[in-house]
Amino acid sequence: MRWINRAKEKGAKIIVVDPRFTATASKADLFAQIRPGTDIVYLGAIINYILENKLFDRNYVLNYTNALLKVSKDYKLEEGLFSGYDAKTRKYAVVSWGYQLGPDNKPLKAESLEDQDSVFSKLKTHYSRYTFETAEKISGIPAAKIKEIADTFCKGKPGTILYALGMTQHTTATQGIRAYAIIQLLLGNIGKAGGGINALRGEPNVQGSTDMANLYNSLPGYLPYPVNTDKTMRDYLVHNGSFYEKHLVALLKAWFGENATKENDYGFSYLPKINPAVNGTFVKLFDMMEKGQVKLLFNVGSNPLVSQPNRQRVRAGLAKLDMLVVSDLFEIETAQFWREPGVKTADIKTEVIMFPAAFVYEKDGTLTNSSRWIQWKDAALKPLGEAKPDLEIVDALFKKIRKLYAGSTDVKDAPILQARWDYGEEPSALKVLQELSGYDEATGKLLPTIADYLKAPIGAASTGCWIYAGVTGNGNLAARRKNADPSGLGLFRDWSFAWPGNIRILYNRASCDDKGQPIDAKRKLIWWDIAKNVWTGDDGADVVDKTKGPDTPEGKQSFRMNPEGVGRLFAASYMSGMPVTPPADGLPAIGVRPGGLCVDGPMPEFYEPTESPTTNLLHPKVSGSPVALVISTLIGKSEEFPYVLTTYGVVEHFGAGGVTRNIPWLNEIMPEPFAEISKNLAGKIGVKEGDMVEVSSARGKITVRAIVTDRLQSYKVNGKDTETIGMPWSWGFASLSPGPSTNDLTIATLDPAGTPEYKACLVNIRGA
Ligand SMILES: Nc1nc2c(c(=O)[nH]1)N[C@H]1C(S)=C(S)[C@@H](COP(=O)(O)OP(=O)(O)OC[C@H]3O[C@@H](n4cnc5c(=O)[nH]c(N)nc54)[C@H](O)[C@@H]3O)O[C@H]1N2
Ligand SMILES: Nc1nc2c(c(=O)[nH]1)N[C@H]1C(S)=C(S)[C@@H](COP(=O)(O)OP(=O)(O)OC[C@H]3O[C@@H](n4cnc5c(=O)[nH]c(N)nc54)[C@H](O)[C@@H]3O)O[C@H]1N2
Ligand SMILES: [Mo]
Repeated sequence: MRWINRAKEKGAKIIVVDPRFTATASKADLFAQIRPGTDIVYLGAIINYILENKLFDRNYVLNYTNALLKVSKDYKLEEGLFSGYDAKTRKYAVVSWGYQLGPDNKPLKAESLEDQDSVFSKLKTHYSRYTFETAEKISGIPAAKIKEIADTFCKGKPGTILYALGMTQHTTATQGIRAYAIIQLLLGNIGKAGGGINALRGEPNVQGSTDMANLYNSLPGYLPYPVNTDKTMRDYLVHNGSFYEKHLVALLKAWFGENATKENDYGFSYLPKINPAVNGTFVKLFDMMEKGQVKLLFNVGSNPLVSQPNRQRVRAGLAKLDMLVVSDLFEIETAQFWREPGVKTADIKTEVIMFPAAFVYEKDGTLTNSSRWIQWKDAALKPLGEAKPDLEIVDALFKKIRKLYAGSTDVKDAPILQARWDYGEEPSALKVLQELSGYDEATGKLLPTIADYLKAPIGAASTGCWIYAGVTGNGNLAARRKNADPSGLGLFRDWSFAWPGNIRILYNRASCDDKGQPIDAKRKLIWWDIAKNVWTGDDGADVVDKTKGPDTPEGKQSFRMNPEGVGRLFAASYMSGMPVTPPADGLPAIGVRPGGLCVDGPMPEFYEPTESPTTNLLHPKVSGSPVALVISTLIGKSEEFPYVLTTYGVVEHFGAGGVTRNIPWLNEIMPEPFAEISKNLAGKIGVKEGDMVEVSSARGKITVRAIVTDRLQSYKVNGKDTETIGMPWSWGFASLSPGPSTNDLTIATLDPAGTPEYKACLVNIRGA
């Protein structure tokens, strides 16, 4: 917020879209109150407006996006369903979302944007249905206000977009952010200082933990996880492209050292393989537990019994485990689930073990922020009592387990016995970071930079997370704290280290013209140095090859991580580099790199939340997302549950409250959860500020205090009066300050990527 305020002082216009008038909204030049879960419809209307009124950056769209590429003739959208839908599996076959390919297997390019097959034409047709008036009927934001947002954003270039949970905790989470991407690509706002789309990541190291593969379907550095049909590395490359070969081999070298050799496929068989038909996200995991498919849960730094949607499922799952191990600072609700009032302890056989963990100030290590800055810190305090840093806990566990497996010849035990584990007698966090950064395996020396890693032949280098390559190459660069900013653009390149290769603004090639010179003289990031024949500048150049100039095919690529080398207005299914003649040995061909796919469609389409007060005006027959993963079995209807519940955090508590509800002064200023309602609704149900109310959903009910406020207002959805109820969610039955859990009410329904729809479900409310 500090930086937003500074931008405002310098004349930036601030736009806030939220169902509530928040503290942030109070700083805004423009505030729009939206019905939860309907962002895509007003964003679609803005896209339509940009296209209809030619407000896009023509040069950028032509050269730095896939606007001209021709889409397959089989691609369609009908009644809210894209081509390839299978109603049985609720999944799409994505082949028809591809390009028309030429004889060289490259996408055909249209002569002009008007070509009926071009991505640009598809985009135009798709969003022509999204008028300001339709968007008003669905979202509750007045049409004039949406137009004002569009005009303000289009005029104030470069504009940036910041987002977090209001956008992501929906069954259409990924597509909402895709809508942002389309707007920013059309306006030419990506790859530029002051532009971009910024995920404001939540937990202190959530960026770092996703980099390290917190998600069930990725390996460190966002490498695709091998699936059960990948018998060999070659099978894996057929699926995922040869781009990943170097990175997967480097990872296997980091994990298995000299036990990963060319002869044994670099230990590919040591990696577990996932079943792609099983969605293994965190929320789904508890249903697997309930079905008895999981014996042991090692729960580190998370309090799912409070934080998961429809949390009754969590209790049911934990009760079916043989063993639950919780590593946390406090004895959180999850660690004492059997003590919850109403639970029959005698029926539960789960053995529970608690590991007291050391807090952030009590250990060395790094935190990676939303700007990809890997920031090192030293321990400042000694851990209290028996508490230990997580690294020490994991290290002790691994060493003990390896001892127990000693001498085993069973192939399934090989990964444990073959692993390289050399972080010292007392494990050093710096050694872990160095492993992530990478070694020359022949000399055992650290690789100085990511360029040295990329130059090394396959198998010669190791990196525990290839995007972190070079972070400790020339000393511990993550520990740097120089705050000079010669560019004046907030790059701070000598403060810590940004992955990859200390580039501060990704895709900054797009900030230059076709001669490689900065388009905006006030915001120079990089440029082609004509005298020295090299890309140079104030930021690290995000280019394929620093020595390939703007007149070479490599030097033209603005979005080098995409298979087309350009930004994707239409997320096509496409694998680059497919050979024209298949391999002579009859094996399947290997391409280079697949495009990032959204399994719910190549362009964002508006769908209602799983529980919604109305049907979808665009296509009533396909109202909610056809690919949402609906886990809750109890789904409410608007006749019984007429109000929309949205949940959010409060400043005084953190997450599930494990730490903050044990801090007396925080409990004093934020003692209990509440339901925030409009004056209109309060009048309707006869409730005053401070009265107790019962809030109920199809899944449960809780009683909390009512806060009657101007921050929420009634609004019209398709002509009908509608209300949003807001509730914080950080309470549970344990701690110094117990309170009812809002997640008794929320619905477990997921975006295909796994994010629950915490921000929209249906409830009823009455005086208690
Ligand atoms: N003090 C404190 N700080 C925290 C945390 C904490 O618990 N306490 N948690 C951290 C974590 S883990 C995270 S992820 C971040 C989260 O940070 P935020 O994303 O800011 O968190 P929320 O308060 O959940 O929700 C943000 C806003 O989204 C709005 N909203 C709800 N539905 C919609 C919608 O459909 N559309 C739009 N446009 N807006 C909507 C809500 O009214 C709310 O104002 O905060 C981090 N920081
Ligand atoms: N209804 C609703 N539910 C939500 C959300 C919402 O907006 N609405 N937001 C969701 C979001 S964005 C998030 S991120 C989740 C958060 O949900 P959780 O991850 O379940 O909750 P936290 O409270 O952040 O859990 C962190 C735990 O780690 C412990 N801890 C802190 N430091 C350390 C350490 O160094 N080592 C170990 N071992 N433990 C440590 C803390 O004591 C705390 O208990 O909740 C989600 N749940
Ligand atoms: Mo979060």
